[in-house]
Amino acid sequence: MKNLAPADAAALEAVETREWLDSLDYVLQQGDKNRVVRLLEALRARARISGVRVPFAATTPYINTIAPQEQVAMPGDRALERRAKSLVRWNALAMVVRANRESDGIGGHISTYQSAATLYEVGFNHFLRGKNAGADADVIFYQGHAAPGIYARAFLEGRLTEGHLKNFRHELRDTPGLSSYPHPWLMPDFWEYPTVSMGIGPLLSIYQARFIRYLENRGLKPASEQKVWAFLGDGETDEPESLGSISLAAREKLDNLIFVVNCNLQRLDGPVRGNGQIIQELEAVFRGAGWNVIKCLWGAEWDALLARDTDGLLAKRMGEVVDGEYQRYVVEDGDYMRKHFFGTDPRLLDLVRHLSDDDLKKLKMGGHDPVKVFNAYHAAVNHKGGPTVILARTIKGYGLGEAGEGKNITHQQKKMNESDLRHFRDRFGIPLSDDAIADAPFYRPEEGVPELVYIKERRQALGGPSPIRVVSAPKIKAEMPGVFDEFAKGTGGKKASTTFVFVKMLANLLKDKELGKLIVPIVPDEARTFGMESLFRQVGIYSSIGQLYEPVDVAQLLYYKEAKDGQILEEGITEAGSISSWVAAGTAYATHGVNTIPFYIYYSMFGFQRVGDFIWAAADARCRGFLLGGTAGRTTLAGEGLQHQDGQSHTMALTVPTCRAYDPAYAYELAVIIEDGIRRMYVDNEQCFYYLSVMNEQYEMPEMPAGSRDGIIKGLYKFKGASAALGAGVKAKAQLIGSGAILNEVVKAAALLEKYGVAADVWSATSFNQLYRDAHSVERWNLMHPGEKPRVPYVTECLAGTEGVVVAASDYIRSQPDMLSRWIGRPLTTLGTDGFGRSEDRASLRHHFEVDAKHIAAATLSTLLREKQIDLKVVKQAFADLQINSEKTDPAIA
Ligand SMILES: Cc1ncc(C[n+]2csc(CCOP(=O)(O)OP(=O)(O)O)c2C)c(N)n1
Ligand SMILES: [Mg+2]
Repeated sequence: MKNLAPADAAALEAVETREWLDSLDYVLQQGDKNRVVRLLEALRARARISGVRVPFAATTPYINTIAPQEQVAMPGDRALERRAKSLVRWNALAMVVRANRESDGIGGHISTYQSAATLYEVGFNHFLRGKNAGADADVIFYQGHAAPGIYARAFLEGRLTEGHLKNFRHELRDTPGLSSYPHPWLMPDFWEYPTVSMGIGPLLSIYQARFIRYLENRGLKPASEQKVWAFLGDGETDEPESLGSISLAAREKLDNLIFVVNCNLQRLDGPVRGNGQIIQELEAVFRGAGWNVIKCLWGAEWDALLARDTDGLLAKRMGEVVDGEYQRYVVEDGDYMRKHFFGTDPRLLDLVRHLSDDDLKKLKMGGHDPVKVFNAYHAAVNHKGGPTVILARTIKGYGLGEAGEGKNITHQQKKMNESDLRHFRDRFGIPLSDDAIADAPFYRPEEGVPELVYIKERRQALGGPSPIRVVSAPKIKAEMPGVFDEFAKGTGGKKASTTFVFVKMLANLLKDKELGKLIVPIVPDEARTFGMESLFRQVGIYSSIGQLYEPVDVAQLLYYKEAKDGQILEEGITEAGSISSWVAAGTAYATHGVNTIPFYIYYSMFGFQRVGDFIWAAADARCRGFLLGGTAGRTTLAGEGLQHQDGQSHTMALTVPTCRAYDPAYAYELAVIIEDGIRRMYVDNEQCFYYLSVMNEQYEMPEMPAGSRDGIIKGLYKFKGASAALGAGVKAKAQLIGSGAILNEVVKAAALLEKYGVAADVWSATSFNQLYRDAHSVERWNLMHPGEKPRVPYVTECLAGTEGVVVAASDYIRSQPDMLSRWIGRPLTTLGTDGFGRSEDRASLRHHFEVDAKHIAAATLSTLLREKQIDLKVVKQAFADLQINSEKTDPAIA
């Protein structure tokens, strides 16, 4: 070939290509596709041996994965489905348009649902199973911005009224409205999972699918046909959370998981990949991770063109156009597409010569073709051995025409004028008159019309409505004998850390006859840090395939035991994945009717700070369970330095309304809180979850003081009265409040203060957050009830009968104890750990942050002086004795 003129070479290559393709066709005609695969493999191997480097290709051609001849017939009545879908489209649009006419700026989205309508409607009519399907009921993550369409569907099914639709985004009116997005907190009988913070739905869905396997393998749920469906946007896949754990889904062979990515090629501001192809990019990523990828790109009209495209020119052209250009075809007329898409080659132009410009405009995308979508779903639900992603190509704002179809502004489009509305009405055949249309009225045909009967029947057959949230888990028993009792006694002189104590409690819980099996311990590769390795052997680490190897430490008692019915979710280094497992387990009481009780323990710095948005979503989802911030406390976690030493997680925990956060110091405090927590969440059905900080500092755990239980739960109790040793020598009094590991420093400070004639009571503050919430709730009541006998905040009541200055210290930033300032009836001095941590030992850290016993004592004396309750001379002497450096650098900015 080398010596041929270029034109001859091209002609020869064309002949050669033809011959090879003919040979391939011949093999295909024999009907053996596997033979084709083997042939291609053999060719690839021969080429490689001969030094041909075939470039790596994780993608397949830019055509539908499912060939027309592979399609199955779509059951049902397509005409009725189309009519119903058009009505859903209309009502979804009307909901947003009306809401924004009435209250400018109230928001809502039209174009997301219009692009996804077929994806949902095929799902609702043929695949998505409701709760009456029992164990087979699907778990569905709806794309948040498509909410208007989901409401419109529920309206047609008679689940929502016109009143609801009118009050879209008006949740505070007398007739309850509809929340902007999926929020189980606001619509607990409707939405199951919040999704609108992008990336959260996809990640939660992966761990949900894995958790279902966990429940099945552990005998907590029967094996089923249940699927987890995650509907997401193509722009949403840019969130690292969306794609970050897809390899887990493939590794775990989660064939119960289906992602449906609505590839309308647009996000909010513009194209997702204007200069590239998001679908090919996603295909490569998912295929590379081991997923079954189904591309659903072109509607049936394209099949005939592709069938006539014997030289593969059309498929090639489809694969070379960038998304920005594809978007243009949506906005321009058919002539533009003829020129720019087909016009690159006369043979392509020939292919569409018989089609008018109008016909070209009507060539549908795969995601708008019910048969193509049905086939994609059908293949997905029948795929075995791994997860499936459907990449469905659609048009953003489909049907909006001039008002926004395919335009860059379409995501934000909320208003439509009369002519836009007419255009939409005509396109989808909505039976509304010209007179009526201007008001964008909702439209539901009268009961009994075939399309309504049909869609209801379809839902009936698929196990009832969706979305729906149902709580069906039975209450657990209230008694937990032998689990917590031992901790009231203290450790009798022996030292222990609260982390150690927690692990002991967890071990006890795991042994409990009724609760044991429901406990789900979750760790992101930190079990040894927390001394939990004893549990490896006790309950095993969950592995869907058991243990295929003999672990290196098999000879040891506490070897690394993986088992199919293992109980611990050892997630590896993924806090986002671990919290997703926690959400799956903590919402299983609703999703699966199983009261699993998750305990997720992690480095406290990598909780709220790292995955705060997941925790927020968990609260929205009415999640229950325990989060344990381990190695907690800015000065208690020694050595680790700035990135690990957490002094802020409790402040962040305060921002989550359903989170009850505690910083317990002693074993019995932890026992009381966890026992109360299980009771609240799983017996009394209180909507809350817990954040507990647990430390690795070892100290003696004292005996539980009589009558302290109630105070431990409320957040404050008197741990120790002032020593009687001073007798008549008392010069001044003080109330010292300490929390977590700093409580011990406070106890020591009280002892130091005796030398200066100060008698100090010591209080343990298990939760500043709870005290603050109680005080505000009481104050609010008082404000709202003028003239009535005022109620007294709990913290005020605690300190009311006491004397002396009040000083409070914790291992967290000062805003924690500061929250009590208004409620204690006198000035409050606070100490805390504002500032960056350091790699140091505990004593030096506490000195640096001024939360050690000496600084607490000094601060108390300074406060007494300010209140004129002690002489300057005494304070000066104390400062000298305690070696307080008044010119020391402020740790808050050091
Ligand atoms: C974490 C997060 N960041 C930003 C947003 C704001 N936002 C809402 S929708 C959207 C664009 C969504 O595009 P895509 O995922 O492609 O969905 P489409 O509407 O096109 O289906 C953005 C940026 C958000 N909801 N969540
Ligand atoms: Mg998009």
